[in-house]
Amino acid sequence: MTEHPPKRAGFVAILGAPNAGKSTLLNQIVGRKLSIVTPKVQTTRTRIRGVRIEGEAQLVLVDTPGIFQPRRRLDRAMVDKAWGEAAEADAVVLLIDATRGLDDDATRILDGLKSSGRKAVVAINKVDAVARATLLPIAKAIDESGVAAAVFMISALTGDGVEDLVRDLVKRLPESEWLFPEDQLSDITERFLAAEIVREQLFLKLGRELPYAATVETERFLEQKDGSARIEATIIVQKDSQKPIVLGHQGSKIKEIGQAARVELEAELERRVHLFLFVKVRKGWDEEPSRFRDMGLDFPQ
Ligand SMILES: Nc1nc2c(ncn2[C@@H]2O[C@H](COP(=O)(O)OP(=O)(O)O)[C@@H](O)[C@H]2O)c(=O)[nH]1
Ligand SMILES: [Mg+2]
Repeated sequence: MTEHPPKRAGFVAILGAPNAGKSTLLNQIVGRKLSIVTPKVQTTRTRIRGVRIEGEAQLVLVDTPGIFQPRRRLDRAMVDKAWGEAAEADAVVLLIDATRGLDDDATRILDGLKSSGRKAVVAINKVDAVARATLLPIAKAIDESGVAAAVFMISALTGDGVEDLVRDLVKRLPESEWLFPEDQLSDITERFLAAEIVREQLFLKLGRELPYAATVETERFLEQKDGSARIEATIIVQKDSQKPIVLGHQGSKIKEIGQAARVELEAELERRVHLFLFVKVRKGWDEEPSRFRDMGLDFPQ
């Protein structure tokens, strides 16, 4: 009779400053786009889980919003969410952006981990974008912080070093039955992914401020007889003056957003998509407890 190694499973929260590459890392490890990625900060608003199976182990990665000094209520809810996920996880990966080094945001997270007595596996990310010589002082400072259980140098974008990190994380998982069915890759729904992919295009196609004032909700997601999906989504903005910006001249902007989102959605959902976008003004949506709940966040008082 052959002995099987025991099953392992657990949650690993990915923490880091805005833009460190957390969502890119989740997507790289899972091998699918689950979490949207943009060059702008604070793209990810809630927890997104992705599953990676490695032999007998089921690694559940938890992408979190970036940790920074919050100003708005929504910011505070996102930062609270990230710390909450870290507290509940079996292990934490702290992602450091090598192009920024140990700046204020990164230092604040290191301090937060230290005061909670929590160790983290530290991954210095974006090694493809910096000279090797800049990495050593960063690694040294992290080592001296006493927070690192291990330090890795990776590129979440190219995948360089990522498999070594995965092997290390798997070893840290407790013996446990698996937490998700074998064929399940994530806990996000197609409705959520549709709204997120539209929101990603707002970040990519609109100016600096507007994406932060907007949220997107999937109103309908209908499977058609011909195998395609009909998706209706509403872009919610805060002020009347923002609506024409999203629409663009003669609707040219929203058309551009819709086309790009549709192409992306067809690739991710692996079927044809008919996407219909609407724009609605909802003053103060970012102060409504129910909107926070829909986004998977608690409403901070
Ligand atoms: N050069 C380089 N860019 C990266 C890497 N990882 C992420 N990025 C870029 O950094 C930006 C922020 O990435 P994202 O995953 O959204 O960061 P998050 O805010 O931490 O989730 C995007 O433009 C990514 O393409 C990396 O390893 N190398
Ligand atoms: Mg993100």
